[in-house]
Amino acid sequence: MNGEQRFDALIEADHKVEPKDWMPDGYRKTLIRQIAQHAHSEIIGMQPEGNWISRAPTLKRKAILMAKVQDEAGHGLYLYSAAETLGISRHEMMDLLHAGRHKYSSIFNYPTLTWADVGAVGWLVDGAAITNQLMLTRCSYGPYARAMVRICKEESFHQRQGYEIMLTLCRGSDDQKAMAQDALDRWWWPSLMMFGPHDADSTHSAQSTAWNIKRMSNDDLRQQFVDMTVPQAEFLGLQIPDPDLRWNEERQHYDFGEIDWDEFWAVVKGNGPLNRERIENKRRAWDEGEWVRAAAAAYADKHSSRSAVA
Ligand code: BYC
Repeated sequence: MNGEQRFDALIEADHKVEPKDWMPDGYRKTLIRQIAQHAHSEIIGMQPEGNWISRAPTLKRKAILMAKVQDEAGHGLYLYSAAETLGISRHEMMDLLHAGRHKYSSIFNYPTLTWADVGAVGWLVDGAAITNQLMLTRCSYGPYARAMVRICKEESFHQRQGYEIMLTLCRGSDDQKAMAQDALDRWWWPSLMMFGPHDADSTHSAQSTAWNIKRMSNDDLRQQFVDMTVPQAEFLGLQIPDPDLRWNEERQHYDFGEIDWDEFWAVVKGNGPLNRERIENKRRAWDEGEWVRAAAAAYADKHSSRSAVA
């Protein structure tokens, strides 16, 4: 069996493809694109919540938020490592991100204006991320699928901590409940955008599904998220900002309104509320970390020449 036949057989049998297996160029490229984009999202995603660490309302909430933001850094690192197994270096991925040639999730270009936004991000953004990532634990590329298993466990904790913040606010004063409603109003639609364009407009879905990278479509995942989240909002006593949202008895799903796709594509193309600021912050952090990378490289050189002598 040649490499291509073996690859086809692995996909056909729904087995994992591993870094040393032969794989088509397109498979490698699409995985690098998606995994790098995913890793960048985790790292850029530290900014909106990091924004509230110094202003968390209690010491306990500060410690929880700090742990969550550190988890996101860890997710980024597992994912950069997974992408590196495909033959791209972390340095190259950073350069591509900083040059605007690699994307990251649209959601992280929106501002976190109040403490309730930290709750809404945990509840909705991590909730949407888990919906998407549970599917990716079954992705055909071994290192990506395995990274997803651990990430999903941590995301579940993140989603719970966000929901708990919302619950506390909703059981608090009228002003606190209004703050929670305002956060839901602003984060609802951007959260639905996380799942990407409609299936009919999705460039990569057909091929990624054929390769068992994607196991569910953008629209099916979005529907699953809406069905899961509406009862949670009802329990909080909050109103989802969508006049078209209603239970459809026949479909056994919620019907919901149309996303503002002009807004989605504007954000994806770099013109969202905070795209420039997010990348500027990221570039500055990278430049400021140069001495750490240089020191680590010097240490590694010294260490390897010592072990060569020994
Ligand atoms: N934002 O053909 P399509 C987290 C792009 S972080 C920006 O459907 P695909 C967290 C898409 O890339 C978790 N761009 O693409 C962290 C493509 O453009 P290119 C983030 C988007 O790949 C911190 C074009 O639109 N999760 O949990 O088949 C704090 C056409 O789309 C978006 C992931 O990254 C978007 N929303 O499907 C808190 C999940 N949507 O590349 C929480 C991994 C689409 O041709 N990624 N585009 O230039 C995926 O599962 C898939 O890549 C997507 C899109 C479902 C997002």
